[in-house]
Amino acid sequence: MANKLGRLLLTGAAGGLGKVLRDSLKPSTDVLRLSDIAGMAAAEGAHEEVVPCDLGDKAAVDALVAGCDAVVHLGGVSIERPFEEVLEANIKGVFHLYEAARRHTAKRIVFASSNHVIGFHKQTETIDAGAQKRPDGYYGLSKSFGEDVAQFYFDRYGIETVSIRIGSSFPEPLNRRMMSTWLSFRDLTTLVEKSLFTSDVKHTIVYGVSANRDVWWDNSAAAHLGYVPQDSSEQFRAKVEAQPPVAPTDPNAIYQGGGFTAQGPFGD
Ligand code: NAI
Ligand code: 15L
Repeated sequence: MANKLGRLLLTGAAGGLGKVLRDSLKPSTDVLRLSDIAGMAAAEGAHEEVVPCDLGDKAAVDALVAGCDAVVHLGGVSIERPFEEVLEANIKGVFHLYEAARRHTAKRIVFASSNHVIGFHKQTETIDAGAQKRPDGYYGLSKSFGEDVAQFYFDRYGIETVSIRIGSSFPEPLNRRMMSTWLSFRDLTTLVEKSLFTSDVKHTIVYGVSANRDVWWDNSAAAHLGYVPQDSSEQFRAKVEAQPPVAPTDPNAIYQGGGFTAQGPFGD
């Protein structure tokens, strides 16, 4: 694939990572179509289009995807929430997106999956993309479903996806667990670019993690992407380790998904 698209759709553009990629993906596309259910900054000239959309609305998503060459799909519920919320934004949302891609011209999708697909693996394990899925909540289940949708739309319709199981992508790691799961914004951008422009990815699953000292994830199955992280959480170690210690019985010290493994159910 060439290294520049005609029109790229970015869902979840109003969110934390959406704002980062709105800026850093500029060189990757002639036109960046920005979408979210929440308000976004106005388009900055002809290079940007702002198209509000609820991912739960099938007809609106169909119109949103029309005319786009590829999609970076960040939109949806990004934390553990009641099932009904996750159902609309994430489960129906990802289905609507792939249906629209099938009907239109978007043949490459970068799907923001999550480490919460495998959150019940222990922090003592090192796992690769083929490890058993062990979702740690409704949110993790929705991302697991999204990965299955991606595989199905490749097998049936040839739509290619890179599912990035993002660890923790914030300006800096916020706690001890994130020393292992942290993904810098620079490495995130590189990984998204590789995911957009590497040819013949079929459906690739890759862990979105920087070159941290103690990572739990082996990306050898995604070596064809050529992703080589440049950053490491090590620069933040002293600051993070100044925090109070975490009890060994705390899920944050046991499971790869940390505290997500103990959230919910809601409304009992
Ligand atoms: P975020 O919560 O800041 O952004 C998500 C965006 O999706 C929000 O702007 C929200 O308004 C939008 N959204 C929610 N429901 C929607 C709907 N029904 N229709 C349209 N838009 C809707 O999350 P963040 O941190 O920017 O993450 C982006 C993506 O990456 C999410 O899919 C998240 O699950 C995934 N991810 C992020 C990680 C991180 O460390 N930041 C870790 C693992 C996965
Ligand atoms: C996620 O999937 C969330 O979207 C993000 O907010 C973080 O909580 C991250 O996982 C994490 O596991 O640290």
